[in-house]
Amino acid sequence: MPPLLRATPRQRAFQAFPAARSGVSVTRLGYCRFASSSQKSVHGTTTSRRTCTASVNRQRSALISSSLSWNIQQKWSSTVAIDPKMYTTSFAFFEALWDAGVTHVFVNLGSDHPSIIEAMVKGACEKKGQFPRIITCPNEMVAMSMADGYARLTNKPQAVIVHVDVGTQGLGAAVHNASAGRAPILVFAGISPITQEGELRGSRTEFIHWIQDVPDQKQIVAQYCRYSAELKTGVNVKQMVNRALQFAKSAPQGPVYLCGSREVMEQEIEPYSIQQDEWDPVELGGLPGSAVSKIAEALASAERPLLITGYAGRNPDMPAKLVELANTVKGLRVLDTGGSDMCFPADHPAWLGLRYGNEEAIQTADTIIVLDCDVPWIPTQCKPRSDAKIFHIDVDPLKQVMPLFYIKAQARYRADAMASVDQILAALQSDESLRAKLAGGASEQRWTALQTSYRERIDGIASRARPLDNGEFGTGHLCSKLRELCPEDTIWAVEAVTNTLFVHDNIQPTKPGQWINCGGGGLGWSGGGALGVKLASDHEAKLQGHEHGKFVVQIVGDGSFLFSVPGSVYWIAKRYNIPILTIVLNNKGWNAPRRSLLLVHPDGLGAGATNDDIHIAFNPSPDYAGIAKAAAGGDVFAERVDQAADLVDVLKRAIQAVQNGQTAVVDCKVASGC
Ligand SMILES: Cc1ncc(C[n+]2csc(CCOP(=O)(O)OP(=O)(O)O)c2C)c(N)n1
Ligand SMILES: [Mg+2]
Repeated sequence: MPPLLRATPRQRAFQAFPAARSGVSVTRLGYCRFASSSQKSVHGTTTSRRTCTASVNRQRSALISSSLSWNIQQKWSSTVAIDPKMYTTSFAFFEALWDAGVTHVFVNLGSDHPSIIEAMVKGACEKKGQFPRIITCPNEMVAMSMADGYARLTNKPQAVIVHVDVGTQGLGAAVHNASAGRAPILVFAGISPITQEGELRGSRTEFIHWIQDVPDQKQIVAQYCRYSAELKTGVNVKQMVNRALQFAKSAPQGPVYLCGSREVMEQEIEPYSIQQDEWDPVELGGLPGSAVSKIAEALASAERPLLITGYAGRNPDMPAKLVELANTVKGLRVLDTGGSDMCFPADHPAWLGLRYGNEEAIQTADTIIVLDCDVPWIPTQCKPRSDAKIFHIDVDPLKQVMPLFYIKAQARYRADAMASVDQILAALQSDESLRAKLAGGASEQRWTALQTSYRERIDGIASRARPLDNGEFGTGHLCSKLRELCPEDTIWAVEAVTNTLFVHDNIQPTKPGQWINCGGGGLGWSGGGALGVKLASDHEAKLQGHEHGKFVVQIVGDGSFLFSVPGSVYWIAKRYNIPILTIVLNNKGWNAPRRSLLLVHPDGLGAGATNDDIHIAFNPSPDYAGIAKAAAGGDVFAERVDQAADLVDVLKRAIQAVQNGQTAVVDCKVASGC
């Protein structure tokens, strides 16, 4: 029988800790006494102040480890056993994350994580202000969506730790969303132990270790990840973490997945560091010279130029750059298709707003630039003129993960959007003949026409956003009031499904980074997403010496609200004091499947059937705000509103509550189609 299994638990502890075996008794190992006060680090994280003392109580240590994540106020004081010499793969993993700029780790823990837990306690004890803040997430999809929201706002990848195969599956649609939404996130999951007789520390100790042993765990998510790999040894864990992050941060950004067995994560290694500045992401260049003059010439000669984008706003400098382009090419209009980011400000006359691949300007344009965009148009609904000159510029013009993708285009380029627009602008502004074309009378006429059509667009939105005669209101009216009442620099985290266009038309975002949506099609993003955005905004604000970040509003369909695992979302909001305003668009269920049905079977049997008959109605209506309140132990501003006359008062009080630090959920009954 191998030595670990023959030994008593106390002997096994000695065998597991080389320092203890080599004559140093357990009682002489280093221990940290955690005290009640907390300190803020340069990263704004809170770590407990502690002093070292000598005492041993493993049972008590376990209790205290768990209280680490449970005690909200950190008003506890006790003793934790820490072996200062225990430098494991897990500990080096956290060091690598921190050194790479990962400040938050969203965790959902299990039997694969003993060394991770040891490392977290050791880190809290020894690496004051230089260790990621750990956020306990009772559901994996919420954890990943939080990391997603965080990365989407800041472009800084965060990490998620989940439990073996089942925790990986629990990430659910969040992995799809991070991939489609180009959100850089590092996910780590343990693997069931790879030894069963105590050969190595971490060897199997529980029944479940046989059950959770699967042939290739990373394949669960590999097709959504820019990189997935197993950690096979601890000695290069920092290189592996940085290799993964290099993939996550290189365009097109996205999630990466690492997994490692208990034994590998328990492995004791020599402390080491790497040269962090050698691990930057791959840089993408601009357009080839011939392309620049071809595109500039086409734009300067166009009568109806159009730019269609989806992700351009991921670079916060991009909206201003596109404004410069629209001011140079007078008459150019800008259409946002994905609504993934704020790509172009609504207060510019070239603004066409957000439309999902169906907009008149697509059909009339004679020159189209498709810039970082997945679905510029939907051919069965709307397509460009056959003589339109189309240029596709994208970080991923082949759409490598989509089996079916093509668009009619004269040329396509893999290039950075910002660098490309810079090059095109430089050509337009420096070439004499192009400048002459752009300065002509036709250009001025287009500019005047643009102002007129913009005013008509804005007036049309306003008139459609009026309350109904019966006193009810639609999403448009609700969002026009939200825009009036919320702070100007509010960040909108939107998952409004069939109401998205009404939301966008009426929120009319103008500031970079102000509008963020899921980016993918896996419903349930916005609960965790909004929390991640708020956490990031607060954290960044604190780094700059401000008390709070920006006001964050989640606008979510009632169906999507239920997908978002609100039981976890509002517990986390309360536990970590992340106040957001949630607006639930209550249209009594799922409208989207009816819309999909009518696109295919406009005169089918279902067209005349009720929502109950086609199984998309939520009757009776759940108490959405009540669900949130229960999850937060009662501490949520929770109200319901269905009359326009009451709306402003309820919204004002909800906004005030959030500004006072309390999360608010307003269940808004919205009329459909407006
Ligand atoms: C995880 C997941 N499950 C199912 C769907 C299919 N689906 C797309 S839209 C939708 C309904 C969404 O309901 P709600 O949020 O209330 O928006 P509404 O359709 O009412 O505008 C469903 C079920 C999906 N996209 N993602
Ligand atoms: Mg709905």
